[in-house]
Amino acid sequence: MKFPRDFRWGVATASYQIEGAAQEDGRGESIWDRFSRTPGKVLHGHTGDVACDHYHRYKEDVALMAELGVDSYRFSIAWPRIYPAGKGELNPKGLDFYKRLVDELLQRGIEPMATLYHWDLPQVLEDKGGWLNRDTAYYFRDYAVTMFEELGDTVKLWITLNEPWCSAYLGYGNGVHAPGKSDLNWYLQAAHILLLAHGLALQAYRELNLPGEIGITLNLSPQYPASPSREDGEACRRADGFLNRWFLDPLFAGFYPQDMPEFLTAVAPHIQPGDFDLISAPQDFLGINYYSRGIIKAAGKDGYEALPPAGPVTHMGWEVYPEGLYDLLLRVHRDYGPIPLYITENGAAYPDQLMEGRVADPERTAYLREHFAQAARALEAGVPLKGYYVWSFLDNFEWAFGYERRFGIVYVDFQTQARIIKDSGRWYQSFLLV
Ligand code: IFM
Repeated sequence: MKFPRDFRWGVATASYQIEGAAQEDGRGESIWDRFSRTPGKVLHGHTGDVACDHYHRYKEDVALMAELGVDSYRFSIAWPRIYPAGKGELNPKGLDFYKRLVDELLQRGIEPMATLYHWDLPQVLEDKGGWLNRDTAYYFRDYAVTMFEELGDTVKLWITLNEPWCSAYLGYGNGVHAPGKSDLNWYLQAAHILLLAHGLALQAYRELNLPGEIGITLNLSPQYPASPSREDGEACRRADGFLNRWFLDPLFAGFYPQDMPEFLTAVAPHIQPGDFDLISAPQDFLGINYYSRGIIKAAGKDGYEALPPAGPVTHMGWEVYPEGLYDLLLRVHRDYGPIPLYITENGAAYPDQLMEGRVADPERTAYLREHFAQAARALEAGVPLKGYYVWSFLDNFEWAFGYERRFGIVYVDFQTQARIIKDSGRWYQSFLLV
């Protein structure tokens, strides 16, 4: 596997999934605090109250990253720690935490990559309509400006939103994630407001003229037709429109996919003149989170259905399909390039067990090795891939699955908060040494 010398290898996490300290130092309530306390929403009623206690253990965690030998760490900032009420009064203690974290990373020679929004919206803003309310995009811009002003000299890699499809569809379309609302129209409206929030933050970043780069992270999944039939081909195109193009097209071309008329009608009232200029303004890079693919067949009029996985699956039930990463990178480069790309998340959950101080997770090592190989192939084919962040650094709160799905290359004993580098983490460490 050949990678350029300046390629960034990293690990990734997100605030609500690892920080804990949910009621400390003035942090406000987030939609995930509320949602995880709602009976039946999260497996076993787990919450992020303590999570990996990273808020208190960040120094130890950064030391562990240094031991692994990563170049970069992708983390997210909890908006309710900075603005407990979503806007208005700043919480200096919350801000201080991220300053200390960034200092610690820089002292260890690890480049910070900060995501501004990884799903923990201040609950007070949700009470005012959340991502269905256009004002939220402007509050997000103000929060982003604070972070750029406070950390813009030390953090040189910024991501506006993580996976807006998940925030919009899982949060407002089918209700599996916070805030648990379910209506297809709301999915589309939330998606538009999220994209607008991205565009406003991007504009603000440019105005500040800071010495860094900014982009968005999308969860993309290549869709393959179940057969060569015209029906399956068209169904596949719709699945791709729903998952991938609904975000890629506005960001890179300045309009929503025109082949999905009923979606266009639903979102139309919320589009205002100038929105697409903001949304499609040039970014410095695109972050891609890749986990698996879909195999799609036609079902009913204009409908489609995903077939069961065609190969081995992870503990999430997601098919392990490394070639999908290669196909995806080439397609994004071909259809939306040229723009530098980062894999901002890739990894796998397996039901790991700690046995005599060791976690043997050969499947995760194989998963990573095979996906790295596909990334190397894509680079060789001319894709401007700049870095790769393994999801995740630590086992953590896996949203609706609570702590029952382990993605870490470092095992966390949630009783004692002990961290144990898994065999996959040791493999990554030796890969990075070469
Ligand atoms: O844990 C999540 C992460 O927060 C966003 N991307 C997918 C991961 C695995 O489900």
